[in-house]
Amino acid sequence: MGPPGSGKGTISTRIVKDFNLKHLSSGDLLRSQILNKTTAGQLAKDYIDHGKLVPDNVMVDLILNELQNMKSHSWLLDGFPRTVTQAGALLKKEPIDLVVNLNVPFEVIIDRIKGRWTHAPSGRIYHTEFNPPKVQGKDDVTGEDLIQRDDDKPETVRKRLETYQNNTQPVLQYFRDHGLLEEFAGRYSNEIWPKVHSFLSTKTEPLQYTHYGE
Ligand code: G5P
Ligand code: MG
Repeated sequence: MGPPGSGKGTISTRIVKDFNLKHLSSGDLLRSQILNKTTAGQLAKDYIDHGKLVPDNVMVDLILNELQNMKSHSWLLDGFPRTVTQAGALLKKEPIDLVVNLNVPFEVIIDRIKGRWTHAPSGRIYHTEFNPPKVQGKDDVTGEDLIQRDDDKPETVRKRLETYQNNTQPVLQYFRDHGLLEEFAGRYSNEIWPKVHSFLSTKTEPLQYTHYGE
């Protein structure tokens, strides 16, 4: 959990590298549905472009369906659930061990999103200063072009933050009430990451510890 641009994708990538988990990002899943012009993708596009949430029934079906294919693995969800209805639907079907919330101030986020570049097919994330690609505008692994997300325009980012406050913040209380929530506050992913790693290590054996930053 965490507001738009708080580093969910960044921290999730680090978690799955150091722990034996599979990563499922609801945003990446939606963007791939849009790219493939599926029914769900066509419906979702308008909501995403306006910084609004995709309807709960569409989202719950998509994610629960995807989790069916991951039965043999432990997993990490990024961006789902985002409403109390989604959280209830998830808990009814799947046992959840832990919810991690990234608490990053909004003013840090607005600044950050401007510099984000994405490799759409893989969901790999870059940032012009924080995590630049080796070659400007190109993905490190495939060499393909990087894009800026349509919903990263400043006015859409503001709308996404508002949606987060109205719809997603109540989910934090829901998980707190279930005794599942662990919060990590900070302005930088490199500051938050060691705390997340050491906390997760008390729950499951890490494969390794990767250090980032100075
Ligand atoms: P998404 O795709 O889930 P958001 O808005 O929740 O989108 P987003 O934007 O993907 O979240 P993030 O994953 O939290 O952000 O952050 P990130 O990509 O790791 O980091 C942001 C940028 O900052 C990157 O460029 C990164 O390199 C950089 N960065 C990270 N750490 C640092 C740092 O320490 N310093 C600096 N300088 N930079 C840093 O959802 C998109 C839309 O899909 C729909 C909604 O419409 C949503 O708006 N959707 C759903 N709708 C309904 N229900 C759901 N469950 C839905 N899930 C998605
Ligand atoms: Mg993300």
